[in-house]
Amino acid sequence: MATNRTFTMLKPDAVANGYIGGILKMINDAGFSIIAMKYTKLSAATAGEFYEIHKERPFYGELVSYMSSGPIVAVILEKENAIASFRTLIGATDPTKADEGTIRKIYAKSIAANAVHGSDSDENAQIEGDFFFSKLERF
Ligand code: IDP
Ligand code: MG
Repeated sequence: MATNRTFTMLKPDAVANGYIGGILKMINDAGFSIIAMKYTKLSAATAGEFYEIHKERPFYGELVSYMSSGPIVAVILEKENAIASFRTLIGATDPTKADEGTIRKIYAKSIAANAVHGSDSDENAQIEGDFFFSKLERF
């Protein structure tokens, strides 16, 4: 079922570099509404759990250690066709391959420290949002 919602994290590099405001402005300007938002930090254990689907990939260890290296901003977003629309806004995983004007092109440092997460399906958006937010934290 299409929910018109997606989930994002502003990753540790984006937060450390002072890009929270700039990235949220791009998200708002692209027409997304904020349903839930939290400034928090993943432990190695919770980052490992969040990225469980990538456990077999060669960069899993690097990803878990990076994602638990500093605070993040977790956000549930709403817009028509949210998953695809947000993936277009953030650009390719590797910022050197991301289109001009995308969040990763503007703010990401590397393929690992790539500024933002974006859910890849309605099902994963639901799972990822539920990982961070109770129903009392969604408006
Ligand atoms: P996505 O974030 O664009 O959906 P995925 O393939 O789902 O990309 O990978 C999840 C995250 O793992 C990426 O956002 C990035 O932080 C990290 N990652 C992906 N590929 C590599 C790599 O080749 N080296 C290091 N980290 C990577
Ligand atoms: Mg992905």
